[in-house]
Amino acid sequence: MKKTNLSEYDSTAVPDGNGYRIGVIAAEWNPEVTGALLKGAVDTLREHGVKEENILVRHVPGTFELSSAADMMLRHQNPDAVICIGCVIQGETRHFEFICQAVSQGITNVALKHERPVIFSVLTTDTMQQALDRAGGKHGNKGIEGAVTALKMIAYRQSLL
Ligand code: DLZ
Repeated sequence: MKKTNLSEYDSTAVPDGNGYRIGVIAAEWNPEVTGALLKGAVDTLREHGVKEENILVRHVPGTFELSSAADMMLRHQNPDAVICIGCVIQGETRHFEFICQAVSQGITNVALKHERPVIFSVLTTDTMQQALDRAGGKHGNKGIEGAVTALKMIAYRQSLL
């Protein structure tokens, strides 16, 4: 499926989130981007029936911390899914590669360990403009995509139980 806009989806294909408990963890780095992604995710969860008290919002210093924070939240608060929100922008240093590699592998490991959806709403871009374009700009909002993915993956897991 080729998607041109991260905010476009078929709302009739999204499960009702009433009764779901979902964590949303956002990195503080590049807050103009992660704040917009967080808003997109939370608004979308609300629109699809997730109750306010069942949306667990937390912040961590940087994208690198997202996987360990998701692991802690799953262990101590037992949500149905966790959406991890971050933004890493390519710079002069190799930090970019280390952080992107660590968070993508870390999120995968946490999802497999807990058998819960852990969603990768992390933008990894060359420039700030490319990130803003995907945080409510011309390419939509990756936080919205993350919320829709979380709802679908919770329903997928429940369909197997
Ligand atoms: C150190 C660092 C750098 C250089 N760049 C980013 C970034 O673009 N986005 C981001 O979310 N975090 C960055 N960080 C911070 C790391 O994610 C992490 O918080 C620190 O290395 C401490 O573990």
